[in-house]
Amino acid sequence: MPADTKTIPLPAPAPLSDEERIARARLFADELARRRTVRDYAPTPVPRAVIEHCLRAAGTAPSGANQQPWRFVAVSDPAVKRSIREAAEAEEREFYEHRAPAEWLEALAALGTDPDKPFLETAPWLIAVFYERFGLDAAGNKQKRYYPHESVGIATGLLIAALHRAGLATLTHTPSPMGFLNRILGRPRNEMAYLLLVAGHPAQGCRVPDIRRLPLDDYVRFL
Ligand code: IYR
Repeated sequence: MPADTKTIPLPAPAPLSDEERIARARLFADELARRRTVRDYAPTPVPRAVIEHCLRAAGTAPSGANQQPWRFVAVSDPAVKRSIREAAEAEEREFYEHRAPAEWLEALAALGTDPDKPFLETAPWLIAVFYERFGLDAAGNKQKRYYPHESVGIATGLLIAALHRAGLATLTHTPSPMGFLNRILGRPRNEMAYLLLVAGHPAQGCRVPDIRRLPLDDYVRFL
């Protein structure tokens, strides 16, 4: 490390035996395995503090040159949620009726999705995730951002895990294109919408598609 790099001691890692490590790893994987993408929400409110802590977790993600290019807008205001729903449904109607190739619609058939997105108003929180395509200094000059997609993807993964851990259901929603989020939420031109994360409690009697997850051997090799 160059002599002028300012460092601090690494915070002490938890003192664990390998058995404890295995047990913790198993518990975490088992808990995440209970996560399901939910499209049917109860209107039950969720305190802002829950969302804040989950966003704190997201903000710990590693990022290119530590530029932390993620930006989040957490929306609970019913009027803003309604505007988002209207704009998202307009894009989705275009998608389902015109833009989507037959092959894509076939791939979606098992999920039972359609252009109607009532959850965008029912769920207590919509978290719009953006990344900075470039930075803007005070004079308006563009600054390079490194690995912004990877960085925001990792932060979003942590956010989904944190919300699940907090006992909430989520939906990673990607109406396409998502430029309307910049307009409705008043975000600057250097920010690109990445996805819209819906968060809340599942509706009573909520059902989800009967999907299977790949067994480890199908997606992992140890060498
Ligand atoms: N954005 C649309 C379509 C859609 C696309 C994919 I890929 C999905 O995994 C699910 C849905 C919608 O939200 O309905």
